[in-house]
Amino acid sequence: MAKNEDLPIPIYNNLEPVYGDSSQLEEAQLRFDNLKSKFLKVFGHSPQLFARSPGRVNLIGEHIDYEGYSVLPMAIRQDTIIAIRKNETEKVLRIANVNEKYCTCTYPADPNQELDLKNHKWGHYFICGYKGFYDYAKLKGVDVGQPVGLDVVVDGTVPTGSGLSSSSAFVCSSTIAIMAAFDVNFTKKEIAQVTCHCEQHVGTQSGGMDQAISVMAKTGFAELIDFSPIHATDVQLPDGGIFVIAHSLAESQKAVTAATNYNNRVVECRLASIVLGIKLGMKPEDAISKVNTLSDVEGLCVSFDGTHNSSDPVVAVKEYLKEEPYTAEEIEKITGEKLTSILGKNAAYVDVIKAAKHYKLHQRAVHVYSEAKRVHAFKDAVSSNLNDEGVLKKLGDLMNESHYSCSVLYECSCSELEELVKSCRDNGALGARLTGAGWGGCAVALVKENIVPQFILNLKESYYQSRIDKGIIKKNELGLYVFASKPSSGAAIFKF
Ligand code: NG1
Ligand code: MG
Repeated sequence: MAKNEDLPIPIYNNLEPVYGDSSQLEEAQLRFDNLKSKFLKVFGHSPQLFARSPGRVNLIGEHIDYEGYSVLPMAIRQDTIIAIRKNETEKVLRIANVNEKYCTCTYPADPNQELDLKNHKWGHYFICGYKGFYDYAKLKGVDVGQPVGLDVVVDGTVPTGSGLSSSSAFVCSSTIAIMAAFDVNFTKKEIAQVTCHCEQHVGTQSGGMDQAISVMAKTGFAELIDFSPIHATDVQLPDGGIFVIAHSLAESQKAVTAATNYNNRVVECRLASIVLGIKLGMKPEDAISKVNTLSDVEGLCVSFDGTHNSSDPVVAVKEYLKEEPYTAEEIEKITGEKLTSILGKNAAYVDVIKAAKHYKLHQRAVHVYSEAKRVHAFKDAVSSNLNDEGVLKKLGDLMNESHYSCSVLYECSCSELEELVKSCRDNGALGARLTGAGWGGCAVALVKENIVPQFILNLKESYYQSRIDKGIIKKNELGLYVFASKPSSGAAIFKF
């Protein structure tokens, strides 16, 4: 049987395979009808086809995808649907949204255009997919002809800035819609790679987790995602436990804060891996030219832990990287090169260097190496012969440890997330942690199935009521901010 990642995106002529259960089906039907009528209203003709791709919740493995380590997310039912039609007469890309909040964006039909990052527009994510599609078609020698116009309407239900990857749901559905509009077939693995790369056009130097799960997810399974090469292994979660997603109501605007938050951590990890490589015996020039991620130097991490030789990279980090933050000058002294020349011309990194006061190499590296191990411990617990109760307890513990590491070592939490995670645990969660990049957005809690309704009620009381009183959210919107989630299906194309 062909591997999941080697298959093309499935094409359906009805909604059932994706929006299977009856309550969802009705809602989905309404969304597609609405998309179609909006399309007709805006462009005067019907869409050629639709593509959808889901958001995701990461269960464990935070901030390690860009360091080459495996992660363990699952798709959620919230998704982005794109309605599209090629327009041979008007050579522009017109991107409308069913939500009036988003005004229609227009871009030239030019795959080589650069995105204006200082002037962030929601339509930029579509252009990521557009550029990605043309670049990849060119690379593969697929002739897709001269650029034509595209008419597009978007409907997204993944809450934005919430760590549930609304951005990747949008980039993946865009890329797949464009691909299908041009009648080109790439495999899921190729699309996961293309979308990971092209989403970086918005400026975040992200890894490939979100796109990979959005493209490859299967109903009923979380997936262990490996990179290089991309591979997804189904993970069947134990009975009796449910993941509840809860929004801290602090919006994390990753595209805006990248220089001090997300991209800063990417740079710190890169510098940590180079310095570690040098301390472990590499020549500085080799470390600079060959080492990109902490996973690249893991193999060198053999060190003496007091009693015996240890190959645990965390032991090596503790021995070779000091806990006090490094200044740029200290790193330049160790490497013999300027940071600007180590990191190259990438504008995102130039912004990081400008904004950074110092670099916490020790803490970031300990987080990455220990988090990478927790992902495998999570997967191993699921496939162990412990009883369900025992497995759930273990998963909860690992989630708590992951949160601690994100919060204390990686410093990607915030006061709202700390309060929310505590509230989840106080209300009986087996484990709870921030999910996604952090600095706001959602937490995910593992909760025993039989207490889920009560858990959600209690959480509403303890975390959300005061925020309703302050007018931050409305009571009738609560369902958008706290909900139980089951593993949903991945990307699909619809032709009716
Ligand atoms: P969010 O902020 O949830 O979209 C980001 C990255 C991931 C991963 C996580 C942290 C994007 C598209 N995704 O997710 O690749 O690094 O943070 O684990 O930026
Ligand atoms: Mg995102």
